[in-house]
Amino acid sequence: MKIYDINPLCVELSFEEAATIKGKAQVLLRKDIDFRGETFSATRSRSYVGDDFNDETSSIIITGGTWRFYEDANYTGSSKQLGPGYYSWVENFGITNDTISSIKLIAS
Ligand SMILES: [Ca+2]
Ligand SMILES: [Ca+2]
Repeated sequence: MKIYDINPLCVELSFEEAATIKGKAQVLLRKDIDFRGETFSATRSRSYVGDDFNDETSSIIITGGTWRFYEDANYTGSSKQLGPGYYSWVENFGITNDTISSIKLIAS
């Protein structure tokens, strides 16, 4: 019995496939500074983040894609565009604390 059979579920990914997975657009909004508090996760634009998360975001994690964050619902009000990264305090990146109401995926 061979012990080195390749598991078909573990095939090596091509560079393009890996890049596609790695580049999957996702954003996490956190209610409190330093990635604390409740989390709102999105992989597509949201014209309104919902009553539970409206005007609550204090920190942001972007694992993929370029996103624009709006002060008001339906992509209105002042806005700020950010790429992948860890933003522990929105005020350091041009976003007023506890104001985000909608988010748009600009590029995935
Ligand atoms: Ca907050
Ligand atoms: Ca708002």
